[in-house]
Amino acid sequence: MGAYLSRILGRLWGEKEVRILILGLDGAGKTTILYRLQIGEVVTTIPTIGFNVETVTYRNIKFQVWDLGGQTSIRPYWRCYYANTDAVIYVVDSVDRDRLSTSREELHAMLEEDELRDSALLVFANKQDMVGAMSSAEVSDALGLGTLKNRQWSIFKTSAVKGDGLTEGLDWLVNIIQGSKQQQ
Ligand code: G3D
Ligand code: MG
Repeated sequence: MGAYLSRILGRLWGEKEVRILILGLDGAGKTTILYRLQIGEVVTTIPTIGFNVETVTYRNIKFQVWDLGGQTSIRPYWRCYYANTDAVIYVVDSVDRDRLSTSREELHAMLEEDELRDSALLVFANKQDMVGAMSSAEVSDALGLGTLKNRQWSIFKTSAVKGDGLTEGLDWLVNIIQGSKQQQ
């Protein structure tokens, strides 16, 4: 892991566990991001309910990843993973205009979960290295981020394959989490 990222995440070291979910539609780039961070071994578990959860633990920080969308029947089981979530990183494929409305619906449905009431939201407008990628303002509009109430959120342009924008986004997120942990 880069020394810079290590310094950023280092600000969260303490006794309390920090839980960060990385979510978005399949193909958005979540798994690529998890590996790109290079902060530890990615462990994939397939619970009996049948959806993959990828986990990386870095000291007291736990990142968990799964795909939203698809089968609605397994949606209730996601709740098991929402408890004590400090932040959600929502990953969007900025080239996939056709599925942005689905991505928006999934995002807003997820944020209605009680357990995620106080979670900060970091959006990655990913795949910026590709021709035709929407700007972060366009992605923000399409996702309806401006309509969010009582939520600390921000959006960053990223390229998971190049590693661009990831540390900048995490820097923002760590500041927010730090602030809310101090208030607890
Ligand atoms: P997911 O975990 O959200 O389902 P993945 O998505 O991380 O598996 O990524 C899906 C595909 O998009 C992968 O390609 C991956 O390499 C690619 N991808 C992810 N992030 C970026 C990015 O920033 N830029 C570009 N150009 N591609 C990206 P494959 O071909 O392996 O399916
Ligand atoms: Mg994946």
